[in-house]
Amino acid sequence: MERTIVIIKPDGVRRGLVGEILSRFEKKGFKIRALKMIRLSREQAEKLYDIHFGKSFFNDLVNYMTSGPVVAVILEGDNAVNAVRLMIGPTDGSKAPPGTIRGDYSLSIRENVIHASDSIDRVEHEVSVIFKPEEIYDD
Ligand code: FUP
Repeated sequence: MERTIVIIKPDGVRRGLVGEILSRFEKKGFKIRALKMIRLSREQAEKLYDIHFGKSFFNDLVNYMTSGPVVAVILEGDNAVNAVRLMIGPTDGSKAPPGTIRGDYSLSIRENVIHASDSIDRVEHEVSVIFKPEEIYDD
């Protein structure tokens, strides 16, 4: 069984999409292994997006990610990293296909409702930025 982390971003929380988004993952068959609402510090947001450090959008991205609480969730299921990426859709909401979370709820490349890890290595890194080991449940 594989695990991945998703983060419902500040716009997703502000717009009341938490229940709808969690429901999609539960109905798909994923198990929730950890879940919390948290306002990211600048340091956490910068670590989460360290691969984009130095890019033109980095500061705006960090400002946005720290603008309000997010909901972070660890999901477990077969092929979780890839399966969840398919469910969230491509980065730009205005180009994401209908039926994906970004395709259904976003028209923006920045305010695109949700983040999900794109590789097993990134899962480990991102989980360590947000969760303590004791906040993750095995059953
Ligand atoms: P994704 O993995 O789909 O979340 O996309 P990226 O890792 O490429 O980008 C991470 C975040 O940076 C996006 F969710 C939003 C932000 N971003 C911008 O604000 N502008 C851009 O041109 C690209 C990404």
